Amino acid sequence: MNKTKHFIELDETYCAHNYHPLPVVIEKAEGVWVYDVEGKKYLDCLSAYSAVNQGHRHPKIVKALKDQADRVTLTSRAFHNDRMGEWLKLLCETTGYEKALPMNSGAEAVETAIKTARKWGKYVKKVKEGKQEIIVCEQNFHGRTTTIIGFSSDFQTRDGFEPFTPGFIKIPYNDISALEKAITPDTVGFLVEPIQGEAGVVVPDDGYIKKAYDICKKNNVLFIADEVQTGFCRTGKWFACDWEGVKPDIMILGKALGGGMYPVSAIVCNNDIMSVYKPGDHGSTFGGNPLAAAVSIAAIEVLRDENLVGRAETLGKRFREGLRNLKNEKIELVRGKGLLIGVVIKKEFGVARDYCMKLMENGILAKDTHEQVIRFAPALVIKEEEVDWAIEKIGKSLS
Ligand code: IF1
Repeated sequence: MNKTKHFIELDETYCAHNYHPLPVVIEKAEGVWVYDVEGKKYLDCLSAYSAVNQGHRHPKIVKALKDQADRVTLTSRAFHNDRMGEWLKLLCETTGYEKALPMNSGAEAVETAIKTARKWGKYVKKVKEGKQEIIVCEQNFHGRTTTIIGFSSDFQTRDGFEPFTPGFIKIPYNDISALEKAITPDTVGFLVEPIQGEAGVVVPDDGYIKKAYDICKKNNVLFIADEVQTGFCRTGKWFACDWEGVKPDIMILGKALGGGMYPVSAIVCNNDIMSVYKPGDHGSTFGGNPLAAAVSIAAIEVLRDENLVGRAETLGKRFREGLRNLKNEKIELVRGKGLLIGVVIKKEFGVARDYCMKLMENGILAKDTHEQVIRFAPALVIKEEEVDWAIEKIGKSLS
């Protein structure tokens, strides 16, 4: 245990205390498994919040990273490079859009979507400058920049960071009439997570996304889906909006787009929206760099070639059924889609974090979100027998 203590003390001494991690120090990872400095093995059921859908250190993605590292890694967008175009062609073909704008973190891609909607609102919808409004949902999580936390419902993510960016209207999630009422002639966009991850894997009613999309179309409002966490096969479809046959006007992508290897994010949309940009309007030093492009090409190819969307659906069903069959009195309900699963613990049995500690002792790493929910989101490469092993360990930890 002294190695773990040593590394935890280093972190506590030199890193801001902006997280409260589980007391485990990981030194190696492969596929769905991670290994701590004491040599203990864990099934990773968080996958870096769905950024490791392809599994840790997928050989094809590692190879792409290494090969590109021996050629060129960063040029900035002041010059072209021979990887970005190929990557964005694959990304546009995979998502079914005409154009992409590459960034690095999910929050940067969300900010890019917000700027795109505002600019489209001013120059295409002709909303008076400064009057552009964007509707968002209560309990949203879209990242940690000052603008984004300004429209968060969570006190802790906002406290002390005031003043906030104006122009955002909050409505209840999964409430169609609230959306209809909130739209004004100045509304330029509706920004929504198809499943609310951080809120505790909250799946809206069937049809909500489609109805919301139709209302936006009727009112010339951009439907903007944040698929940073739900995208790239996690929910059993390539993108969660596919469950309702909805093609967002702007789709926000991140996390697994980088294959668990490198920060890669982007927005995708068609020319009628992306044409609002001219050189110098927006950018990023690392956005679209050749290393990110090479890694992301491999990350997308792995998802496609290993049919990870099929695995997420089949193994997600197995995982959720297994949890329900535990018939454990502490479980209030199991919810989610594909391999994005939330287990709600009844209040009388304590908080989710206590069970995450038990799970850790039993070789499973999972994260609580809000007090009562344990999120299970293993890499999509998980095998049947590993799901069954996890269910058995979860049953043991909950009793
Ligand atoms: C943390 C939460 C999850 C996201 C969606 C954008 C972003 C995220 C739907 C921003 C990021 C991460 C951030 C990380 C923990 C994790 C998280 F708990 F914070 F809310 F997954 F649910 N849209 N989510 O989920 O992407 O800038 O981080 O690349 O901040 O603690 P990012």
